[in-house]
Amino acid sequence: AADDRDVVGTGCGESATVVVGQPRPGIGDPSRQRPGRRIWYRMEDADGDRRHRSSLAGVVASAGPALPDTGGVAERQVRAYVGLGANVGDAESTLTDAVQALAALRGTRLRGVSRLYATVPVGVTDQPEFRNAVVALDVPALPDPERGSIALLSALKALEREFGRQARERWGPRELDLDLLVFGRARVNVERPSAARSNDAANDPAKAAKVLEVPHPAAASRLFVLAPLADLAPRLVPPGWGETVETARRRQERIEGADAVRAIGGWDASRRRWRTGHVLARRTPQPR
Ligand code: PH2
Ligand code: MG
Ligand code: MG
Repeated sequence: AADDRDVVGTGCGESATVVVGQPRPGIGDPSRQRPGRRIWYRMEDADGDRRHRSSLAGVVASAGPALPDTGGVAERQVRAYVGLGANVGDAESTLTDAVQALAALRGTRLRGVSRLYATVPVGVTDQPEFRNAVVALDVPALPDPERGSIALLSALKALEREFGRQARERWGPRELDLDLLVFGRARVNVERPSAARSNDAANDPAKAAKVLEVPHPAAASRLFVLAPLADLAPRLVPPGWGETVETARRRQERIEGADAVRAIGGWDASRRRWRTGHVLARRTPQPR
């Protein structure tokens, strides 16, 4: 239930100031804090997940975003949304493990997990059904959105490789696909350094273009992205979209048909996995 509070109504994509350790005078970014409305988050208290995280902390130790040692100084964070997909092997357990690995990335806090969806393949249709989901993460803002999003993307690409992602045809089957959908309010269009290149670049001329575009250019036209994203952030208007995620989801549902995606599980935060096989209510968005 604590996670649910985080999930609903956090779709604004705003930066938040997170303080590691005790608040001290003179730290933080005063321009982001209004007098009288100051809320300090203490990592140690806010994260009921520490023991679990430390057990996973080594997973991408060498690949996680390179964080400056802030020594207890306030670190700006950005709300990012990451899409997960898989259709090779046990896709559900892959996505479950991937959520935990994302939560364990350095400097990152898991803020929400969508329902799990079984989805009809888009693009190459002659391949197994996919499992898709979206997570909300608070990640280090770094000095600017370009560096912040590249750092996150590099971590996502490294995780894909750790999960055995093989280079294959465009739109083809994949062990794990992690797509950076939204990075706060930023619109990003930058060259990717090699660490952030697509694991499919060798097979895919389009991906060898080596450009990172955020929000993800295809997100608005894929129901397998919009449905889980709308679970977490129905009212979010990603920069450049001109409509909410929920409006886009409804439109795309009319285009693809309601059968294109099927919710098959709700996230169980205490067990850190989806509970499948029971009736799933659509999350009721809370008024803001
Ligand atoms: N990913 C693709 C191509 N097609 N179809 C579904 N249903 N889900 C995906 O994640 C997916 C896809 C390329 O990334
Ligand atoms: Mg993808
Ligand atoms: Mg991808």
